[in-house]
Amino acid sequence: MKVVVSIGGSVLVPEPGADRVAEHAAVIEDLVADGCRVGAVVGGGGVAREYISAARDLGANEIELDQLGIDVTRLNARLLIAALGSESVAAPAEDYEEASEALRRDDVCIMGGVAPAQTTDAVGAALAEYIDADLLVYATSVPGVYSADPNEDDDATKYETLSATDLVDAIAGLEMNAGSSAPVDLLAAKIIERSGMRTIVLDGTDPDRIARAVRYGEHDGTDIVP
Ligand code: U5P
Repeated sequence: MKVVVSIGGSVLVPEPGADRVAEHAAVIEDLVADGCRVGAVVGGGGVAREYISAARDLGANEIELDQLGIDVTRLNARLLIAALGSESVAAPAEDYEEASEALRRDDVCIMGGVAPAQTTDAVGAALAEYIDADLLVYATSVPGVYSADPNEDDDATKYETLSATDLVDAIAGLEMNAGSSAPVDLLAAKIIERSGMRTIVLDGTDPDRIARAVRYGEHDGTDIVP
């Protein structure tokens, strides 16, 4: 089974520290031991947003801010690489071909961002499409996709299942500035829609939830169905 796990930066690195990263690396190692080929894409989290906010105050434009965000995603990716040791690539893959070649060598492939004007959500979806993954998992800091922002709207309800087209509609109206934090970005949703990729959005703060979702399809998040 080929699986792409897109791990939010705030999930993997709520603050720079070893424990959470080691737990995620252990789950990836277990999946590999089960015979899975794993591609992991790491987001920028709060650290990226702090850098983006500082540079925005300094007058940087959105593309410059995106580049800064990409640099932070790659820093976070390097923490996961450090935890995985020789089982993974030595540096974050910077494009999908490089990532795919790593998987063909049976290495765990790790990526951060690749190009401005998107987030690592889109990288996860594009990698999953490129390697023809069986499953794409978004390990986020919220429990799934909601009808509204659950941090701002008490009436927001979580979808158990959602079609890819409804996902596109749900997020089409959201802003897309550098550092934006929609549940999944619009480009990712469009890629999921066109590829018909089986996708799960779940709370990944406990990495065992990722393992359960991959192994047994069991989770409390949102299933995006083609
Ligand atoms: N980013 C990009 N392109 C990518 C990945 C990330 O421009 O391929 C930038 C965006 O500004 C994004 C930030 O908001 O890095 C942090 O990534 P993420 O945590 O939102 O995925």
